[in-house]
Amino acid sequence: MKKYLSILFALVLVVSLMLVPAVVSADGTPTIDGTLSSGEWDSYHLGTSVTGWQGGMSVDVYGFADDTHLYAAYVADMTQPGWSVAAGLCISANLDYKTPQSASWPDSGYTHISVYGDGFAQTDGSGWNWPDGWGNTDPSVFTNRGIEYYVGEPCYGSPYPNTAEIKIPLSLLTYAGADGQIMLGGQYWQYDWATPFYVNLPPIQVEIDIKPGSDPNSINLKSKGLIPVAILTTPDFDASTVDPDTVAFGPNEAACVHWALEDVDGDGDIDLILHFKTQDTGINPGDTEATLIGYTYDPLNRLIGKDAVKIVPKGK
Ligand SMILES: [Ca+2]
Ligand SMILES: [Ca+2]
Ligand SMILES: [Ca+2]
Repeated sequence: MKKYLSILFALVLVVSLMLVPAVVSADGTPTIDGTLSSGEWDSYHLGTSVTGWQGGMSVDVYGFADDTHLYAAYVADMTQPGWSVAAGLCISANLDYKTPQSASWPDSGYTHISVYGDGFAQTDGSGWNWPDGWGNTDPSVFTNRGIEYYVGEPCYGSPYPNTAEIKIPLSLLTYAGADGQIMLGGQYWQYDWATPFYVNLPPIQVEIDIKPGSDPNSINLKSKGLIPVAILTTPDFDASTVDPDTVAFGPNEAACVHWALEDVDGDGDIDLILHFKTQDTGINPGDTEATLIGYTYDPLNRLIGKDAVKIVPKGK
């Protein structure tokens, strides 16, 4: 009987799990509705921001970026004593979304977005310059910029749900560096700094051609010569925007020894051709493809491209 009960229990569990509505949209991105539904943010957990202020406050921070937006979510641990002292705080009240090149706010490089109550303000980091005015209580200044948010957190209201979800167009985030990252930081209101976490921007897939004009792309690992690799211009990507100094090829991320802008594939547009020392690349005897990475001159744009290789002579 016990056995049947546990089977019944398992069945009920399975059926209840099946009844949980789909919460992730068709393209896999979270729904900004103030609820961190089952599975919605699981793979985007960045860490827990902890401060000892007033006996302790902590917030679990989630975030990632796709080609167009930064997504972030916050869950406050309301059992922490600090929250009971400062129940009127907003998790997202003083959040910074920035690149990490400038060490201290409000240096250039910060985008500072502040949500409190229904208010909103944003500075580009060049100073205390709030285009919408500090304490603007018109939510449209947020939504007019394409920002979606739900602040269902402890934020001037009771009861205090403990979550927030935010979606910000990347175009709003100022940028000052070369590492393709966005920092999620900020303050617990004016009391203490939150632990900063970093979101990597997804790379742009570029079309590369190892040894243009050759197929297969035979690589002799004993060669003391160079491997030419072209980054091709396509309708979606202009290879002349690539900063050759940032390009790296193969497992050892070899730097190029020289480069040129020319129409490598003869289709009328200008491509980028780079040459790498075979011995620098770290390509292994068993490899069947090789990867190139880099950045455009606008370092928001991280690049990645892959092409097949055929190691010769076989077995060496
Ligand atoms: Ca949600
Ligand atoms: Ca080729
Ligand atoms: Ca071309």
